[in-house]
This record gives sequence, structure tokens and C-alpha cells, in this order.
Amino acid sequence: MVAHKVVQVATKPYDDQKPGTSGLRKRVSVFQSKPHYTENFIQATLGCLSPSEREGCTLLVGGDGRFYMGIAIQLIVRMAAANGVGHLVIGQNGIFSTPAVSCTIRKRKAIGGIILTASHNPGGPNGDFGIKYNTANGGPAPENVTGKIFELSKSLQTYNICPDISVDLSTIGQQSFTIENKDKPFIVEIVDSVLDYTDMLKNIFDFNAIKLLLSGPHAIKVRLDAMHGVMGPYVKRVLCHELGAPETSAVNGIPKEDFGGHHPDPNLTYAADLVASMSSGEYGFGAAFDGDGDRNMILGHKAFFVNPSDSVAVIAANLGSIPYFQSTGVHGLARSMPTSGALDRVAASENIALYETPTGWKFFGNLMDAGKLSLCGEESFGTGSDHIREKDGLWAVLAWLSIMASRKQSVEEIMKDHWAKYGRNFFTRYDYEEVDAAPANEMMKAIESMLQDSSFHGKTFEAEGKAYTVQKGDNFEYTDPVDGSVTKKQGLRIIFTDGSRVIFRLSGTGSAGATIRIYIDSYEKDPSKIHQDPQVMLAPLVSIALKISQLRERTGRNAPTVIT
Ligand code: VG1
Ligand code: CO
Repeated sequence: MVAHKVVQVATKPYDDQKPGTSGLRKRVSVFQSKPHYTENFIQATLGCLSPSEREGCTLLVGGDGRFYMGIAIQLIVRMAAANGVGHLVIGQNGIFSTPAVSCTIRKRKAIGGIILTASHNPGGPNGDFGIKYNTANGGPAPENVTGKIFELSKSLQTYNICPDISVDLSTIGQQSFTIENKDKPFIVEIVDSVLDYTDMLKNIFDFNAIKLLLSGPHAIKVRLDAMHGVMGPYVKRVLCHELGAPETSAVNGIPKEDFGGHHPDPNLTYAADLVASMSSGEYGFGAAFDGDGDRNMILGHKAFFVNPSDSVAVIAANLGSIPYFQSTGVHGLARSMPTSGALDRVAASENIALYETPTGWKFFGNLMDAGKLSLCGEESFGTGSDHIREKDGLWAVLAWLSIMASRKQSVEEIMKDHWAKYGRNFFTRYDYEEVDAAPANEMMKAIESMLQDSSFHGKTFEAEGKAYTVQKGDNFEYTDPVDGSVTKKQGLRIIFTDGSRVIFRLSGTGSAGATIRIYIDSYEKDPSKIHQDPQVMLAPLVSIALKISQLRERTGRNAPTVIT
């Protein structure tokens, strides 16, 4: 067999390859057209591993099926070969959901994985592409690793590639390549990307109980919308084949390079189709997932909406319905800072530790690895547990179905009982997408200096007949309780004396301009008020947030692009 040549190609470094909240995300045109842009980032990522680590290791590769993924996978194969990686495991046809990658990294004891996704960002030739690195624990690379990737990317002069290797991604099995000056062959293994993940779920949940709910004599009809992302094959295998839901339960189940032209983002705006089909009352349960399958939106009968901050609190209060937690016990709960305090109420009542972390799943990993965290969530439709190190959309769906099966209640009844017991944290998030970066940055600076001014504390703001007095304002800073690392500037928060919070943050996942997020959280325990419309309840705090930030005046935006 002829050995494949290793070529060293000269390149110039870029200064904009800093991974954001979750990987490097840019327009497809940037990856596609800027000379060696993709190769540079892959080289910087592989460069984080020492030559000896690369030689013996297994590395996973896969993605959400978006445009440019196929090209990027072939590049990763050629560059992994040239950089001395021993063994690649790739999902069939390149497809691998983010939670399934996390699961298989852990199962195979791989050194990590490269995920080709820009998650909920639109795809296609005019959309976004993304590359994300996960480490051996199965989770997104922590800041020290992404920092190293960024440093390497800024000084890169060459990359290594075996230009004439290409792999068949469609056939399950091993392909072996001989590489020039290497003793051992380079192995590429194409795997069924749904298998390990399905087996894992079977060990977490009581499949018989869920089966009865979905296919027994009193079966409820469910509608699961994969939004043409990666989740179609997973929903079909788990929900339809294993749990007996009819095939029609899975919609938009074929992964498409451009997600059918939509944002693969499971919220009330971008999953409007699901909301519309659920409204008729035909279905008892509905859910949507994002492009890479880590996010979920849960809907009940007649499209009753479960806010993600409430979702994790409900799961926390019902862990007894999930066999996994009965065997592992519950070590701790966590939420990202902007996520509502609903989870805190469950933690307090059950006497479980609660952690508040910066936005982004990578911060939960250390706590889980240290055995301090069992269940966590983010307001951005992310829910998960320490079964893997990513948020997990289908896991959240099965968690809800398990709770419905054991409580014999509808989604709405479960939610309302929860509010009656714990009170309700009203929550909303306003997103202003693709605002000009300069005024967005100026706005954040202006708010921050306002918070630093001592006269701000104790100040009272009034709107629509309600008054709120500032108790505390800061730029959120997190000290990791496991390794002591400090992460600064994670969002401007204003906390009022009644515990209500207004938070301003700039997104770290966008690819053009700036996205401003305003988060509002306010607790109400009066049973006569807990069923009100959150937009009505929170209207005064929204007005106050807009007044403090001068957002409309500064950005020229009169309304948000998305309201959750
Ligand atoms: C957003 C969400 C954050 C989430 C991140 C990645 O980040 O707010 O909670 O962890 O996306 O999710 P940002 O920086 O844009 O606010 V995913 O499913 O896009 O990987
Ligand atoms: Co995602």
C-alpha cells in the first residue's frame, strides 16, 4: 500500500478565531472563502494536544448536517492524519448530535471531539458555520483550552495535511490509511451515531412507563419537531422505534443543509409551526429541538408553553420519576446566572446545593466532574444532567414524559401544581439581534458605569404603577468552586430589593453585529396572581430596563426580534 504524503502548507494567522460561548461561529463565507481559514482553526485545535496524546488517541467528529459540514469533515480527516492522530470516530454521513457526541466521547474514552455546528444559528450558503471542540469529559472545552486554541491561531504559520485522503462517510465500518513516516496506520471508523446514545437513554429512564404513555390504551399524541436539524434520526429511533410513538410523531425529521431556510431555534418565534399545530388540541405533548439537538422547547396540550427556567425546576422537583437519579442520588443543582430563580426554590425546599454559573454549558462540567452537580439548566432552552457534559434536548423530552407518566397529569397540570407549591418566577428574555456593534458596546459601558456609581444603589424606579428599589448592581463574576478559576464580565445585573432582577448581556454566539439580551426575573407567590400573562406581569420591569439602558434611543430598535 502506498503511504499518503504529509504536506506542510504555509498560511497566515487570523486574529478573529476566538471561540465564543460555544465554539467558533462565523458566516459560511468566512470559512469557505478566506484563505485557509478553516484549516487554520483545525490546526490550532489539534495543536492543543501533544504529539503523544494525538498518537494514541481516539477523536470524535460529527455535526448537525449544515452546509459546508461535509467539506470540513474531509479537511479534519486529512489534517488529523497529517498531525498524527491515531483513530477518528465519525458519525455516519457526518451526522452526530451534540449530546450524542458527548455520550460517545465518554463511552469510548476518547480524548475529545470536534463538532461541526453553529447550533441554533441559520445554515446554508448564506448562513452560519461553526466548529467546536469538546474535551475528554465530553463537555465543551473550558476557557483555558479555548484560550490556548485562540493563542495558537494568532501565530500559526503552517498547517499539516494529507491532501489525497478522502473517506466514505456513508458506510459503517473501519477504513485504514498508511501515512508517510508513521509506523501505525491511521484509522477512520464510521459509526451509527444514534446507537450509543439510545442505549444510554434506556439506562436512564423507565422506557416501559413512557411506552405506556405513548402507545398504551390511553396514549397521548405527541409531536416532535426536529426543525430539519440533526434530531430527526434520533427522534425516529428513540420515540418511534423504541417507545412506540407513531412515525407521524416526528416532523421535519430529515436533516437539511439549510434547515429548510429557517432558524433551527426552538422558541415561540422560530418554532411557530409547532405552536400552530399544537394549538388545535390534537396533541398532548410537543417539543422542538435546535440544529444540533442540545436545546429543547416543551409544549403541552393546546401549545401550553413551559418556560425553560421552569422546566429545569419541574424536573428537579420530580427527580423521583427518573430511575437514573434514584441510583446516583442528587448531588446539586445549577443554573446559569440569567436563568430565573425557579430552580433555587426547589433547591431550598429540598435542601440541595445550588450553583449559579455564567452563561454557557462549559461551566457546569467542572461541577459535574467533581460530583457536585446532578441537574442543571439555562433559560435558553437548555436542560441536562450529569449523564453527559452537554445539554440534551431529547433527554429533557423523556424527563417530561417520565414525569407525566408517573404523575398521570398533563404538562399544564404539572406546571400549575408546581407554581402553587413553590410560587412562580415570572421570566422573560428580549433579544435584539444583529444590532450595530458600536452602539451596543456603548450601551453596555454606560450601564456599567451607572452601576458603579454609588448613587445608583437605593435608587427607586417607577413604571406603570409599580416601584422597584435597587439593592445591588454589578458585572457578574464567577469563581469556579472546583479549580478556583475566575471568569469576569458575565453580564450586567441589577437586583431590586424584592429580589426581581434585570440583566443585560451581549451574546457570544452571534456571527454578525451584536445581539443584546435583556433578561427579567420576578418572583410572585400570591396564588391569585401566579396564572397571569408574564408579559403583563413583567411590563413595568421591561419599561424600567428600557429606561435605564436607553436601548431604543441608542440602537434605534423599537422592538426585540425575539421574546421568550
Ligand atoms: C446562547 C445562550 C446560552 C447557550 C449558548 C449555546 O449563548 O444564551 O445559554 O449556552 O447560546 O447554546 P449567547 O452567548 O448567545 O447568549 V447552543 O445550543 O447555541 O450551543
Ligand atoms: Co445547540
